[in-house]
Amino acid sequence: MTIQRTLILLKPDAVERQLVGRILSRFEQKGLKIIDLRSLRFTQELARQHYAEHIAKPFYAGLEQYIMSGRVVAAILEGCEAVEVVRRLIGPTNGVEAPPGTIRGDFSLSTQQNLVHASDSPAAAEREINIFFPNFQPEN
Ligand code: 3AN
Repeated sequence: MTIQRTLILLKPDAVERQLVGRILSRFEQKGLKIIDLRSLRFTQELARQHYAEHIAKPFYAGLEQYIMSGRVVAAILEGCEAVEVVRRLIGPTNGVEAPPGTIRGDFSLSTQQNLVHASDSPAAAEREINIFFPNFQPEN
């Protein structure tokens, strides 16, 4: 078991629906630590950088419009096997299919407006932490 850090984004629908506290508390309840946190608004440049792997996909234009539509909250979470644990807590991409008990399963009925982004591998976590927290300095 490895202590890992991962990047989450509470997307514009989470902020608009005032679910930020409830969603963050799910991660804290699990035992994950919030080790950095900020609120920001996506620019088109940031969307293209963060979602680089999706630029050629048919849903990209809608995804970009959605992620730029309001403020988001970005956080670094730390804990045992944090990358995989956080992905399991948020559930599959499509809220309709996400099982009850997962964040998307409990709060979303959408594939696009699915409340939370979380890094899907340790390499992605490192890349995404650098994007959203370029000055992040681990304390240990
Ligand atoms: P996840 O967020 O579960 O890792 P990805 O990385 O496949 O899912 O997709 C990134 C984001 O792109 C999703 N969170 C969602 O907002 C959007 N997205 C993915 N697939 C679709 C789709 N088929 N239609 C609309 N939006 C999508």
